[in-house]
Amino acid sequence: MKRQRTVYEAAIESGVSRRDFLKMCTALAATLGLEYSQSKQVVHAMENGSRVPVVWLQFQDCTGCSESFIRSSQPKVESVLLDMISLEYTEVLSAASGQQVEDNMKQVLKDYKGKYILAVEGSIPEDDYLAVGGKSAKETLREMAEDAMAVVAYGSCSSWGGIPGANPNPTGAKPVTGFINDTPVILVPGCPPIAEVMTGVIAHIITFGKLPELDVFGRPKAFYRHRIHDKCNRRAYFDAGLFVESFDDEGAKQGYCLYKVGCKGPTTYNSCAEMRWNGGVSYPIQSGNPCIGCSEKDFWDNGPFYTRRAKIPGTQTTINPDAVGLGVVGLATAGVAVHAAGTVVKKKLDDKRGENE
Ligand code: FSX
Ligand code: SF4
Ligand code: F3S
Repeated sequence: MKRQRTVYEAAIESGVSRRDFLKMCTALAATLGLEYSQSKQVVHAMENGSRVPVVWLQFQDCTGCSESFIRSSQPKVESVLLDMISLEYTEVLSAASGQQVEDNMKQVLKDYKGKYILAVEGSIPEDDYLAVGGKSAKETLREMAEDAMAVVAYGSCSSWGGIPGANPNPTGAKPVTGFINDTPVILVPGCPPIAEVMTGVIAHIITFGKLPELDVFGRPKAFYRHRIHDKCNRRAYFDAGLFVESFDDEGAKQGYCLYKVGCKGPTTYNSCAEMRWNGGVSYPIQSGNPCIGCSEKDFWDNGPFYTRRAKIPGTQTTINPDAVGLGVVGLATAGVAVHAAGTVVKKKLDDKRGENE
């Protein structure tokens, strides 16, 4: 079996200073929810622990999960990719392609049997709608999961089925748990998930030499133990009964609670309100948008995205949903008309410019 360099060796070889290495370990300790004094444990593990080989498979998805992961800021993704893990196979980030990457995947089975993490993004069709390298998605998943140390279902699609699995589920999309029985599966749901949760899971494995503690659904407890509502920055307004009634009202300007405009925070388990996104800058609710419950099972089917509303928000007027549809068509038609008018104006300006040149 091939020996992997330690995380520290990899970091130093890639030009990271000792100081920056220690900073990365402190950031990881914080991500893992450890006390500052415990960051020594992380330093020790990263100095002595090997990089974890990772195979990253992508099936039916929008690639938002990879996009989110490459924006990890605690630590930065380059540290994760270069130092903590050895990314042996990925379709999005690989410089190599075709047969070369397919061969690499086979090599992982020989070199790192039982030692690699299989990250899976996207749902898997029951029927053979998707094939990569001549093999169906479920065939590849089963083959690569068999000898993995663990499978990380990264995103709501691989955790629950996600949007490809939403009604009427035309491809028979299933989560990874629909195909894997013998290898431990860690669910990291979210559409997309927070990058630092993935790096946290990997850091936990390196630091403690075992998988993180999971809840009954298979989610790491450290990141999914609270509801968004429990840590929400607007919670005081909920408790005080101060609600946004419509998106442009005074309550919205004051930052009141978004429950009445569809917030699913009270039934959604995720770390957004604690860790926030983009390096801790913000998260949907802080930015004025209700939580849509993107880390919960069947969130596409449960709305609010595709739910027809029986009442006009903010009023007591009950309406016929089909009439709303007509209204929307009317607006869309008006929009096309405006766009067409804009195009004519633009054309005229261009013609004018042409004349002046
Ligand atoms: Fe699904 Fe991820 Fe949502 Fe998209 O790959 S969880 S549709 S953000 O990209 O799988
Ligand atoms: Fe709860 Fe949503 Fe209101 Fe926050 S905005 S307090 S999560 S209902
Ligand atoms: Fe998703 Fe809600 Fe967080 S919509 S990103 S779980 S705040």
